[in-house]
Amino acid sequence: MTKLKASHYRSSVKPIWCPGCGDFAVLSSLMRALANLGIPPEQVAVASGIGCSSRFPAFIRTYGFHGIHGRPLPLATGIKLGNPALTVVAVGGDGDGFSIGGGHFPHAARRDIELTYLVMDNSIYGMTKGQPSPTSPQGTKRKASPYGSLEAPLNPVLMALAYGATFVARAFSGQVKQLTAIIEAALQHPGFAFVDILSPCVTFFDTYDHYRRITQPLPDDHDPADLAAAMTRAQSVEPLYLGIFRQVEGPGYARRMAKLQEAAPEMTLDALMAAFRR
Ligand SMILES: Cc1ncc(C[n+]2csc(CCOP(=O)(O)OP(=O)(O)O)c2C)c(N)n1
Ligand code: SF4
Repeated sequence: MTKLKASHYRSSVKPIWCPGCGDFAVLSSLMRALANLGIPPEQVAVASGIGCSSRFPAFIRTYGFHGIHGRPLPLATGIKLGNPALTVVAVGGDGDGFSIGGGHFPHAARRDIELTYLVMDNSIYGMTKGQPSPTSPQGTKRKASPYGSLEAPLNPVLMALAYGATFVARAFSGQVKQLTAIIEAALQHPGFAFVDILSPCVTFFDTYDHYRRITQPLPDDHDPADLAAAMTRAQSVEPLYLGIFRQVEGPGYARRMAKLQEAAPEMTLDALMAAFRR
């Protein structure tokens, strides 16, 4: 078999992102990570919502579903349960994932559904021309917030940790090597893997220099099984840590579902529920 290369995953649709958009790095990193792991395009499904970042499935030559705003996680969950053999990736923006779709994030995490969720977090609504998003810094001045946004930003890494996600990481589009390595680890994780990717919007909120200045890798001795340490480091704003905050083995939803289905015919409801909890 020919060795897979990133170019095997490139679709015939040319990305229409603005030159310099952080999302290019996420696309090429996912392609490279899939190639490095030898996962062929026909074994991958990518689901998205709506936004600049959510155009992603058109640009990658795998199965894809460009859904509706905020719903990549329900779509990806359905795909995974329908065909657990697929490698399933949900993608979208911070507005898509933490505003309109914010209700899905805790449940995908607590179910430990076996998929990778890549959020291209540019702290702005790119597609609709730069309104503040749930991760915009307080005081962000835009046309829609001329006196500066009033709300404090959400912290997606801290949220994922609190929701019980079994793999939680932060990466930066400006550091492609580390981004690819983190996506590779996320794809291999046998549970819900969340990566908050700082992916600047060069048109409405160019944060490249800012992130270059404040980001730093997690300390070498960071233990991804230590939830308290992960939560403490997730709260640091400067330095803003990059890397894998948490990685532990979880129960896996599709795996539990498969066990339940196996046991189903000869079991009572009580016994079925007990099997599911195991
Ligand atoms: C139900 C619904 N509400 C609102 C919109 C308008 N809308 C389209 S994209 C978007 C936000 C995009 O921001 P984000 O998810 O952060 O992605 P980005 O464009 O920054 O990549 C909004 C509010 C929509 N398409 N559908
Ligand atoms: S508007 Fe921003 S997020 Fe959208 S493609 Fe351009 S740079 Fe990327």
